[in-house]
Amino acid sequence: MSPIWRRGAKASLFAVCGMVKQFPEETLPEIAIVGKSNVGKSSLINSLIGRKGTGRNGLARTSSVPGKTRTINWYSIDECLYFVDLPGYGYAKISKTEQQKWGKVIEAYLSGRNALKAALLLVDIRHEPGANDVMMMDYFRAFEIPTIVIATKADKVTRNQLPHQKKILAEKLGIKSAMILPYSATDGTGKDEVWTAIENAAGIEKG
Ligand SMILES: Nc1nc2c(ncn2[C@@H]2O[C@H](COP(=O)(O)OP(=O)(O)OP(=O)(O)O)[C@@H](O)[C@H]2O)c(=O)[nH]1
Ligand SMILES: [Mg+2]
Repeated sequence: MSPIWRRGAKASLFAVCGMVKQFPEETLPEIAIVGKSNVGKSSLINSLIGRKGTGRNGLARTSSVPGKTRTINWYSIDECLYFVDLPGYGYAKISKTEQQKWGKVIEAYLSGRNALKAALLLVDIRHEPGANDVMMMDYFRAFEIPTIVIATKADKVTRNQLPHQKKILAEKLGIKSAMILPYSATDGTGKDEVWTAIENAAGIEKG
């Protein structure tokens, strides 16, 4: 049996922060969702908790326009853990000053958070990881933050292409191919694997 939160029980937006001093108290295990703008971070949150909605309908707002999420958003999942949706990096149309400001807030979060149990690093299955993705992976490695690498939009490649795409991602990020979990918010590929990885990292008992 799947735990109840897998079937989309109680999930709600708990906190929205643009500044370090607004961060909520550390009360539950936190799983950070990190990745390039438009890679599918907000869609992953919605699909993991069983909210199909796109755009305004999901719990986390999604958009085909990059740079949608501009704050750090805490989602309470069945009062067991928080998903922490971070603003996407590498969106060229956002001013350098603004990008630097975000960078600082993101780093403040990642470097100073005891409740942080793991980071989900999202990369698009179709593309080589960018310099920012590699930098994030190196950062997590250096700070010993357990990292779950998720290859998003798996529905956009064929089953035959999958191993090759995983290999490209793994080589660039300096990890084993087997560490990469293909995921699709559209068709549900990888949902169980990602939940199991999250439960293990957060120390939540399996249902
Ligand atoms: N085909 C397909 N499209 C997806 C998938 N996940 C996300 N998308 C689409 O990709 C676009 C961006 O998704 P978001 O979830 O808003 O991306 P994000 O990473 O939260 O973006 P920012 O908030 O801008 O950083 C939307 O048009 C989604 O519908 C997927 O698994 N498959
Ligand atoms: Mg988003």
